[in-house]
Amino acid sequence: MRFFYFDRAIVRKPAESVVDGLRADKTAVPDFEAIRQEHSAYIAALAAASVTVEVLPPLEQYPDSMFVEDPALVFREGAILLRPGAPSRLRECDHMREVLKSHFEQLLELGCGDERVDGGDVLVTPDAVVIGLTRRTNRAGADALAAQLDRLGRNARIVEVPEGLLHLKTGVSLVDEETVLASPRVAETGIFSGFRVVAVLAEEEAASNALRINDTIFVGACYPRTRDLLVKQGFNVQALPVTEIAKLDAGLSCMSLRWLALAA
Ligand code: CIR
Repeated sequence: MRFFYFDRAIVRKPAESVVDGLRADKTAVPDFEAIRQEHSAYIAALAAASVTVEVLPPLEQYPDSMFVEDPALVFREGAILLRPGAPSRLRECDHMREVLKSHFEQLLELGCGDERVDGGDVLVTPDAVVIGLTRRTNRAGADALAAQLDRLGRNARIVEVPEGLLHLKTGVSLVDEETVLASPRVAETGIFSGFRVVAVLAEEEAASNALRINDTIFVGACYPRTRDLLVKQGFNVQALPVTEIAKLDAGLSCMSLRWLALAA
């Protein structure tokens, strides 16, 4: 099984309210039209990589709802509806339930108490689904997710994410079965000691949220040194614009849910 082979994806168009999305640096004001363009380029790139993309309509009442990775987790064998940790995002999952039911026979949920998990804290690797504990993903959520993953026949590994990273995947991506691209902060934790770790330079830390789809690794166009690093390692790399979504503390993985529907 290849962990980065996908033929289906779900994305959601940005709402105009996206400019009010959550972000650490309030002085960096994103521009709606530029976000729309980055999102269109992303959809085109997925389609060019042979992925059939379902594009959901914008949800004005949820500024961060274009980041569909956070309210759900999808696998060939089923989907899990998550419970995003930011109060303004919690109810985004209600808008994913019917969409997921239309694609997956099995739809699991986490419960309705204190459990909180953002999909950005979940990295699927060959031996385990790694769940990062952050300000968005709490222990109750991680334990509930581990139990649902067990029902899908998947192991979970719960890890502490270094303080200061929004999500686990803010600082790490799987680029092949044995290799992760990691920020220096994640690299030094040892969480991925079983992997070959390619560390990005500190000045391009956000580049570690790359996205491997089929034979291509998508990397933010504003991170040329990371692109060169991956090219030198023999990977096929394609740059995508992310300057505006980066203002919302977002990267390439967060704009889609991806899975392999057909047998590889
Ligand atoms: C948020 O803070 O929730 C959004 N502004 C960014 C979400 C990024 N999601 C992701 O990386 N999975």
